[in-house]
Amino acid sequence: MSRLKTIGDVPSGVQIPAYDRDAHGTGIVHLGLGAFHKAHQAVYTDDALAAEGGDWRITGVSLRSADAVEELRPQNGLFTVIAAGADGTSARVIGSVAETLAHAHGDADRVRAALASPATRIVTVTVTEKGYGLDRATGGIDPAHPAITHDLEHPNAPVGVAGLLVQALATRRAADNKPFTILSCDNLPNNGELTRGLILDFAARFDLELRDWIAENVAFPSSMVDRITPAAAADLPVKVRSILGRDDHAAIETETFSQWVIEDHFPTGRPAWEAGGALFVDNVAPYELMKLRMLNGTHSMLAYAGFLSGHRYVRDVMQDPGLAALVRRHLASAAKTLPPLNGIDFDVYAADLIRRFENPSLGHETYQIAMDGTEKLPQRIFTPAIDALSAGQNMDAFAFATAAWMRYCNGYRDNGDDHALRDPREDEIANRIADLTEASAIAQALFDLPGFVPKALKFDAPFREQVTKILLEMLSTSTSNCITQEVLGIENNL
Ligand code: CS2
Repeated sequence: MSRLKTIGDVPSGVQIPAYDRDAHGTGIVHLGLGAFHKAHQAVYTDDALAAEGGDWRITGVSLRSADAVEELRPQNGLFTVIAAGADGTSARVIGSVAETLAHAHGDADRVRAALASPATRIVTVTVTEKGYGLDRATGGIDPAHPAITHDLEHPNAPVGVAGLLVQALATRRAADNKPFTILSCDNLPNNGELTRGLILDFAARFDLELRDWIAENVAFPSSMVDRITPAAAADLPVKVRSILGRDDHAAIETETFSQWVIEDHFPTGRPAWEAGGALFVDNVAPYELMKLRMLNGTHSMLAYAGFLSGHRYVRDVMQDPGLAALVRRHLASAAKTLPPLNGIDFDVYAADLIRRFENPSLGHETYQIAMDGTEKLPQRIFTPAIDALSAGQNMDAFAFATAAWMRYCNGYRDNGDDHALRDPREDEIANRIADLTEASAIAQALFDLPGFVPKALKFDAPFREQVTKILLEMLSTSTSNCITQEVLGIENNL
């Protein structure tokens, strides 16, 4: 079957870009050309181009793999976004991606040229939490991160976010060109400020004047991004073919809900993303906390507990009454740690999240969410837990989530099947607990993982004991049994 190549290939009934693609130049370089970018920012940019035009099309860069580029290039950057909800699906073809580059596969010079070009006014980033090479303790670079190590040694042939951006900013400064604005779109708290710390620290290793120039001239707005976008399911090609009447190797499936809250600080200009529903605010922090603690925190808890007890998809977890009760408990505990947010009722937000998690049309694997726990738990579980502790609130939900992660680190599920941890620190974790059998020793080894659990929690004896007790129960009986016990505990507390 032939492949999607032009707008003319799209059957009526499927939404197409409401603007002339060729009439708009590029203004954004995006680092991290994955499914999330295609389901989120590319869609908002498509809406912005339709509403207000401008030279804001996207040069999409894949830093490591060539897959996304191989999928998109033969389709002239066009791809289908299928939005699937409980009440049906809709499809639209997105035209905002103008060009795609595979940095590690022959396109490094073109990436450098795109980043140096004065036409580029914004660089957006979705490289996941682990992609930055941040040291959370210092707020600067982690010199042991593979890309950072490489780029410190080879600053003229960078492969990572910090190296690429600092090299590009140095080139622009030398040519007397304006810098670009850098917009992080990853699930990190204060993602603008964190990215700024990373870039300034990296630049300072080479050139203090460049560092100061960046500090003075480059804007790093923060943003909260949200759209649940699972890895492509096996039946997606068939679904797409039935909708388009042709193949689309770059199609993705996502949920109907989408949210983007952005700090309005774009001295180099920006697309009219509000046309797609983006909310521009002065302070993103309370939105980020809400999303990270309620959506992502609950996601991580249900991913570990659900995966270990035999649930493949989030929607299956939600059909398990015990786990669904723990989901509600986690949402409520996380909400209690949040500062009030004007116009938002956390109970309504929680009810909406439950419906989103229940979405019968999305196959979102618990194992996918379980990935990279050491990068996710600090902002999703530990910081809210510290706030709960200092406010004298109930710690059960946070202790359970922490214990479920520890149980996952043991590398086998309730049914005995082994799994890989899929975490940047998986070797270190495996080495720490390999010879241990006692739950208390395993808990201690994991609490003591350097730079992971914050001191305020690690040295809180009741929290530590509670986590250890749950882990002991999970290891000596099963995660599934422990879920039942936890639910009884909630009922007894009522
Ligand atoms: C998930 C997120 O994989 C994960 O860790 O919690 O990717 C989540 O689906 C998105 O943040 C939703 O916006």
